[in-house]
Amino acid sequence: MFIDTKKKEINVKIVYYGPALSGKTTNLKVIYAKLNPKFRGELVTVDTKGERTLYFDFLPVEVTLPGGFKVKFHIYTVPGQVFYKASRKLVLKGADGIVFVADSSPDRREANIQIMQELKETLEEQGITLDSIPLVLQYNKRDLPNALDVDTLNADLNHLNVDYFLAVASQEKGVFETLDAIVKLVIKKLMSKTKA
Ligand SMILES: Nc1nc2c(ncn2[C@@H]2O[C@H](COP(=O)(O)OP(=O)(O)OP(=O)(O)O)[C@@H](O)[C@H]2O)c(=O)[nH]1
Ligand SMILES: [Mg+2]
Repeated sequence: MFIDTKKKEINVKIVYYGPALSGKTTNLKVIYAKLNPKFRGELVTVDTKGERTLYFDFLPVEVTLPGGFKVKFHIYTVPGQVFYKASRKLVLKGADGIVFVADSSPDRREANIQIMQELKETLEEQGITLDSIPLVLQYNKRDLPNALDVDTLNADLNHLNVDYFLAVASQEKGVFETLDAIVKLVIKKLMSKTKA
């Protein structure tokens, strides 16, 4: 987080984390397509021919707080494929908030659990505990006929009992609820810090 009091500007980093193909890039594409251009910049995606994220995606979103402070959200996605762990570590550095996008497919149950564990470990390497950082979960692909039930997903992934959102990102469902929630959490933390 970077606060520029002269310019009344706060820079915040939000990272969409999760296993390969869970829908992280889809979330960003929906935000880009649906958000009033007044509030967002250009979407940068770095992907391969197969549309898999290679390094990261990036979208800047701007919100003005009452009192005139401008909050610039730098929203990133990580590449979920197992062998891009080094990229995930880099993208995660300095994150102020995390959206964990889980895949509701039963085939991806283990992948969800593994990458949640990786998230925890990577943060710890960076001196941060998962419970100290604003975090929300998104259970995506709820349209799958055999989607894992929510209790199972919570038991697997939501040990901290944070807010979770059901989504079908490819149909734009749940995307803004999730974004709203993480933005509010990050701003809340920011307010409590600046008051202290
Ligand atoms: N059925 C279904 N498919 C979805 C949903 N959301 C995204 N997809 C599809 O899942 C595939 C992967 O989506 P991406 O957004 O590229 O996934 P990602 O998490 O960015 O993947 P990596 O960049 O490899 O980590 C695409 O074909 C999407 O259209 C959903 O809610 N339901
Ligand atoms: Mg991606």
